[in-house]
Amino acid sequence: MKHLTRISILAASLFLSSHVVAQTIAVTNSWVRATVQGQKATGAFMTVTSKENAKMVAVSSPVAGLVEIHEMKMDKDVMKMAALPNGLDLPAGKAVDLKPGSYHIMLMDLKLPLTKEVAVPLTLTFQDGAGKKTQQVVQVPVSSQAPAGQGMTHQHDDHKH
Ligand SMILES: [Cu+2]
Repeated sequence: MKHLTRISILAASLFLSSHVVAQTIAVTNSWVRATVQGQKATGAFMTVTSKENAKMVAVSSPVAGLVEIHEMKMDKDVMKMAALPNGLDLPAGKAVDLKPGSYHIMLMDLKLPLTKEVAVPLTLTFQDGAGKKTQQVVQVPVSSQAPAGQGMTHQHDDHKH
């Protein structure tokens, strides 16, 4: 009986913590670009809005051997992408777009072709201002193009000085 009680307390606290995360960080408009046979990497895109200052520090998925958070930027007139060394900043209240040509989640070493019939589970790890980490699992639909409405918000405060 004691054992049972401990398990139910653990389950309750797990439920509580995931509930809090869901309220604090909203993930919308998510999609993964479909792949063709033999393709080993693709991008995942979404809009992330955190109520408090936070960062997306890591992503994992059972369909990929390696997942990184990338940014695209110009380097001597060549568009290059690279992993963000300190994660992706999520300023409080601001919708941060991960979209083609910008920030994206890179799925590499894919274990299967991603067709439109599949949804890809992604485990997003966030870190708040105090350094506390939380995880959120999202089921991301596979698509050959961005869903309608994504990337419609223009943001002019992206430049860091
Ligand atoms: Cu990339």
